[in-house]
Amino acid sequence: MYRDNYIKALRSELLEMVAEFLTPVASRYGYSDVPLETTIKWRPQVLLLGNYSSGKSTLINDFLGADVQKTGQAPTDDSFTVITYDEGPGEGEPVGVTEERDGKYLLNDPEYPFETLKKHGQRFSSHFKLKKVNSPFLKNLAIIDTPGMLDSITERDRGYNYQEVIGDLAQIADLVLVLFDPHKAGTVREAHTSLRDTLPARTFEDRVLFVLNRIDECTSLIDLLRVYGTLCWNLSQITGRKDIPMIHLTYSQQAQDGGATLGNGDSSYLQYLQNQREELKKAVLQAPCYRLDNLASFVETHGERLAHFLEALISYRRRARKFRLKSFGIGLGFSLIIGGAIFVMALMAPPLAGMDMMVKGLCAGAGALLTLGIWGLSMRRFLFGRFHKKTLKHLDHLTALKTQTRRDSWDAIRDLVYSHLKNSRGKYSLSEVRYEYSSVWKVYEKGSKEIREALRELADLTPDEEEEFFKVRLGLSDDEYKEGAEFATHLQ
Ligand SMILES: Nc1nc2c(ncn2[C@@H]2O[C@H](COP(=O)(O)OP(=O)(O)OP(=O)(O)O)[C@@H](O)[C@H]2O)c(=O)[nH]1
Ligand SMILES: [Mg+2]
Repeated sequence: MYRDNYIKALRSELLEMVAEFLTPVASRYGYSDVPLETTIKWRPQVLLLGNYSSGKSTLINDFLGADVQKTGQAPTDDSFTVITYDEGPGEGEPVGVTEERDGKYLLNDPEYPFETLKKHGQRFSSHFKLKKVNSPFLKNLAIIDTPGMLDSITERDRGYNYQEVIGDLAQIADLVLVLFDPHKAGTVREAHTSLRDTLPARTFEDRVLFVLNRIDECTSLIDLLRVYGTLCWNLSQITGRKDIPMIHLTYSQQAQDGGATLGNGDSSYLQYLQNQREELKKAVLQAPCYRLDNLASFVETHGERLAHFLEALISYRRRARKFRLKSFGIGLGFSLIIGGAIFVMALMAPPLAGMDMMVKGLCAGAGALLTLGIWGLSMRRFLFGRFHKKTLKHLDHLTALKTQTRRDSWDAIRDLVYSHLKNSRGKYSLSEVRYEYSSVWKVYEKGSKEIREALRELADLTPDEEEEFFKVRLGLSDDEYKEGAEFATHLQ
């Protein structure tokens, strides 16, 4: 209980920091259309992807303990369904769908983190829905069922960009399950694209779990090994990974009992794999633990990008100041030359030669000042225009891009830097940008150092150390700690 509370406290602290420091900067410079915390404020989420008919919906029904999702051979479901917890019904009530909402509601209600998906249009919105279910499995997480991935034969125009949608959902999700089945072990075209491009770009390797499902349909152990080998080979070819990722081998006993097996083979190997469904369930229930890690990565990524953006603005102004000084120096030198030339002319030219020295000096000075004025009004502006254009053309020189992380973050903000500099022509308050830079950096440090440190401490915490640790971190007295512990035991 205290562990959960501590994690919740860390989470809300991070969210507050994002809302207070990162979001204002992000929206001021057009980095994000919606508040940055939109996608991270909701409960932990598990995204289910996979080939059509690989058993995604059956797996969800198994986990929930009720037939919540439609199942069937051939591509069955073409909707994205967010399934979340409804705590309304009492303990004894049968598990089932208690409320359904459409995509419009889900995309517009600020309680949910899907505002950013509005950009996928009307067709997507009509294929997006919410179901509330009173299953205890959902107490700490939500699960998202997706339309099956299709191959080139079954593929059709979905009316929205499928890869973009699953990319956006994968970015929000704390855990992504990718399901395969023995009939199409990794050969479906859309799965290929997702594994090669979409997932690596939008989530982290350690958040993706691979599942070979419907293994009861292999006719023998040899057949299973053959399918497993094919899947491993396909995965290593697609992802370019040398090491074989862990693949969960599971099947639905209910679906098997329903007569969906191929029958007549030797399925004695299944008895050794029966517990794998339960193991997978345990792994999925771990999703909330990834949430803090997910949040820390979120703060790091966006903090780093925003800091990089502001750094480019500061660098532009520094260069502009240097250029202006140089240009003023040239203008001054040029004016002095003109002034000098007027003075020499006044000394030598016959009609002026007789003038008083003082008047000659004044004429030369006035000439120099006039030249400086003309320089300031026209040449400097002209030269600055050229400097501005040149800087925009060679934008990559504004900041150092030595490491891959820097290059990645630059790729993400380059266009934004370009349009901001183009529109403002460098007319922004440097002190404000500096202030924003230091606060964004502070949040970044907090996200990356303190939260990761807390995560490490939590992972290493032994049961004996827990009491002291949580008392200090949550600011609890001895009595308060005991009361809370008794209450938790009572609930169990
Ligand atoms: N034998 C067997 N059949 C299964 C298993 N899992 C699912 N099925 C059957 O396979 C068919 C497809 O299952 P679904 O759960 O609808 O698959 P899906 O991935 O949700 O399919 P789409 O929504 O169309 O992408 C159904 O008829 C299920 O009964 C399994 O582990 N073993
Ligand atoms: Mg389905």
